[in-house]
Amino acid sequence: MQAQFITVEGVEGVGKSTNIAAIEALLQERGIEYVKTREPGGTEIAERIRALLLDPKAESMAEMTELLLVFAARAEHLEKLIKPALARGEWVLCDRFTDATFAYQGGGRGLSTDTISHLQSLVQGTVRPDLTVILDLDPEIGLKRARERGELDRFENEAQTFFNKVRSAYLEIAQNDPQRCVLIDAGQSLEQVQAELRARLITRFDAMGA
Ligand code: Z5A
Repeated sequence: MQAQFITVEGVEGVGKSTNIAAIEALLQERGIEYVKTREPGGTEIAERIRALLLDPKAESMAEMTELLLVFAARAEHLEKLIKPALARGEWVLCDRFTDATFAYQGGGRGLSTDTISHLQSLVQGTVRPDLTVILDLDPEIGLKRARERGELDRFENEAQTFFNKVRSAYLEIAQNDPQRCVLIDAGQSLEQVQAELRARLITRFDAMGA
C-alpha cells in the first residue's frame, strides 16, 4: 500500500507529543517504516525559521510575515523530508501541518482562508495529509499545562480569546473533513485518550490493510 502521511493537531499543551508516542508504538507493532517530524521545522533551515517564529522577542512580527514564514518552512520541509520519505515508501508522522495554519493564522489571527488555500496549492501542490488526529481541549487547560512546563513562546503569550478561535477553527476542520480527521476529546485522562486513539487508529489501519 501507498505510504501514508499522518498529522497530529490541537491547541498548546493538548498532549500532541505524548500521543504521538502512542501512534509510534502502533506503527512499530505493525512493522511500518516511518519518519517522525514536526512543523514548523523538520529540516535544518525550517528549524531556523521555527526559532524565529517562536521567539518571544519577535512579538512585533506582521501577520503576513508570520504566514509566509510558516509556508517557507513548509516548502523546505516538503522538498527535503516529507516528499522523499513518502517516495521511499516510508510513512510520515508529523506534529502539526497546514491545518495549524488554518487554525492559528486563519482562525487566531483572522487572515483570509482564501489566501491560505492559495499558498497551500502553491507550496504543496497536491500533497495533503491522509489522516489527521485532532486532539480537542479547552485552551484554558492546555495553556495551564504549557505554563507549568516553563517559559512561554511567542504563541503561548497570546490571550485566551486567540486560542478559543484556534480551537473553533480546528473543530470546523474536523467537521468539514470527517473522512480524513479523527477528533478526540483530550480532556479525558491520558489513559482514556490513548485507549480511544489506539482503538480508532486500529480501525482505520485495518480498513486500509496496514
Ligand atoms: N504554528 C502556527 O502558528 N502555524 C502553523 O502552521 C504551524 C505551527 C505548523 C509551535 O507548535 C507553534 O507553532 C504553535 C502553533 C504554531 N504554537 N505554540 N506554542 P508546537 O507544536 O511546537 O507547540 P505546542 O503546541 O506548545 O506543543 P507542545 O509543546 O509540543 O505541547 P503538546 O505536544 O501538545 O503537549 P505535551 O507535551 O504532549 O503535553 C503537555 C503536558 O500535558 C505534559 O506534561 C503531558 O504529560 C500532559 N498531558 C498530556 N495529555 C494529558 C491528559 N490527557 N491529561 C493530563 N495531562 C496530560
